[in-house]
Amino acid sequence: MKILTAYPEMFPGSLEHSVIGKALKENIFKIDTINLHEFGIDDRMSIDDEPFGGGPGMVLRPDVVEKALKSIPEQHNIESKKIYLTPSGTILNQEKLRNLSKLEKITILCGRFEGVDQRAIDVLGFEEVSIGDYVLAGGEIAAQVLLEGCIRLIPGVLGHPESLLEESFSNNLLEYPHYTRPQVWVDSLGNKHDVPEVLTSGHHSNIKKWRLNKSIEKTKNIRPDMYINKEQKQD
Ligand code: 6GU
Repeated sequence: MKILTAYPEMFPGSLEHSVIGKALKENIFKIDTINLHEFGIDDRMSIDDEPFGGGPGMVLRPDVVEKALKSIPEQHNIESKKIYLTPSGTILNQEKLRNLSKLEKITILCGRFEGVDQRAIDVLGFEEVSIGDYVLAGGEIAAQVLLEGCIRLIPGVLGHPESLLEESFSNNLLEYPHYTRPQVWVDSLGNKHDVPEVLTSGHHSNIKKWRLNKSIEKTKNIRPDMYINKEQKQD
C-alpha cells in the first residue's frame, strides 16, 4: 500500500494497533507513505495553488501529484489500483472492500485543501472514493478507514474468520445483538436486566432462528433502505 499524503506522520496511525497492527508487524501488508511536500514546485516547494475560476481554498497541483506518483518504483509489473479519497467520490461499501482486499497493490491519494486538480485524477487514473456522506478535513483518516476495512478481510488477519460470515452487510442484514456474562446484570440503579432466554437454552436451531429474526427486525428499523435492497435482490 502506497499513500500519497501531505501528512505522512499520520500513518500508520490507527493501523498500528489491535489486530491490524499485528498483521502489519507480521508483514501481511506494508504501508509506505510518499510525502507530497518532497515534490513541491519552485523555490517555495508549493504543492497547491488557487483554484482557476476563483473560490475558497487551495487545490493540489497535478504536476506535484504526477511527480509523487512516478517516484514509486514499479514492482513486478502488477499495476496498482489508484484511489483518490474525496467526499465527492462513490461511496465505499463492504462489497467494494471485499474487492479491494483481493488486490496486491493499492495506491491512495489523500486529498487536503479544497481538492485535487481534476486533470491529475483523470490522466493518472485515480478512482474517486468517499467513505460516507459527511466531510472530513482530509483523506488521511478516510485512508485508514479504507485500509482497516480491507486488511481485516485478508485471510489470516482475523482470529475467528467465521465472524466474517455473519457480520453486518455480509448478507444485506445488520448483525443480530450480542450478549455475554453476567446473565443477570444489576445496573448501578439496582435494576435487573436479563439476557434473552433463548440464548441460554442451548437449543441451537432456535438460537439461529431468533438471531435471524433480530437481524431482520433491526435492519427494517435502522436501515429500511438496505432491507428494501435485500427484498429486491431475492426476486
Ligand atoms: Cl475520502 N475525504 C474527506 N476529506 N472527507 C470525506 C471523505 C473523504 N469521505 C467522506 N468524507
